[in-house]
Amino acid sequence: MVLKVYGNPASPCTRTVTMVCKELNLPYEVVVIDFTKGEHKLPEYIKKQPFGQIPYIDDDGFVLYESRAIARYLASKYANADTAILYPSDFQGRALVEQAASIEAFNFYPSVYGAVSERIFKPAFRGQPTDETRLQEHLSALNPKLDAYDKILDTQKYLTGDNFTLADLFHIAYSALLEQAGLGSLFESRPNVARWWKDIAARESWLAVKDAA
Ligand SMILES: N[C@@H](CCC(=O)N[C@@H](CS)C(=O)NCC(=O)O)C(=O)O
Repeated sequence: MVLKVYGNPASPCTRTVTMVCKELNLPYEVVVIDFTKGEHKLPEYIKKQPFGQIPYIDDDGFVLYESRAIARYLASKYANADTAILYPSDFQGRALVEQAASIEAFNFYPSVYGAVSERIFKPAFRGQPTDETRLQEHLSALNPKLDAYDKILDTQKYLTGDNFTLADLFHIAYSALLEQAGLGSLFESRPNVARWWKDIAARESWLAVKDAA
């Protein structure tokens, strides 16, 4: 049975999962959950994803939610010799990916999500204005983190070294939203971050899913 991705092609978390499928050349089918109609809050959906969020996957009866966990599962199960580098299986290679994935989850995503919420999600989906004070708080938190990214990327091409891995991929969907929110100068003002973002934003896997709606 082809892998089913329950999500929405317009959602960043769904795109993270479909990007991994593209990287792995893994066929998949998106079962569209219309969150404008609240389909992710219906009882049958909550049975699969108790937090009422998209996406989750059904891999021949195995159900899994949380986009980053799904990415790790797919890259562990479906990698071949050419794609194994996405999520290396040797102890040190994997530890470096986990280190950079933790940076994304704890130093990057919270502020980026907050900023994107203020600039895009609140006005577009919640009928609320941007709270400029909160936006500035998110940007103040993010700026020193991005300075550290710029230092890391001064001596290596990607966050774990010479190769693109899941840790880089985890940044893509929300970084694109940051640009869309008019905050691209956060990247452009840092030469190494700018070079890294230009590189990862040109991945075929991202180009394949980024405009799906
Ligand atoms: N940590 C979760 C977050 C999932 C998430 O926030 N999904 C968003 C769409 S990108 C969603 O379902 N939002 C609706 C809601 O939280 O009610 C993951 O990575 O899968």
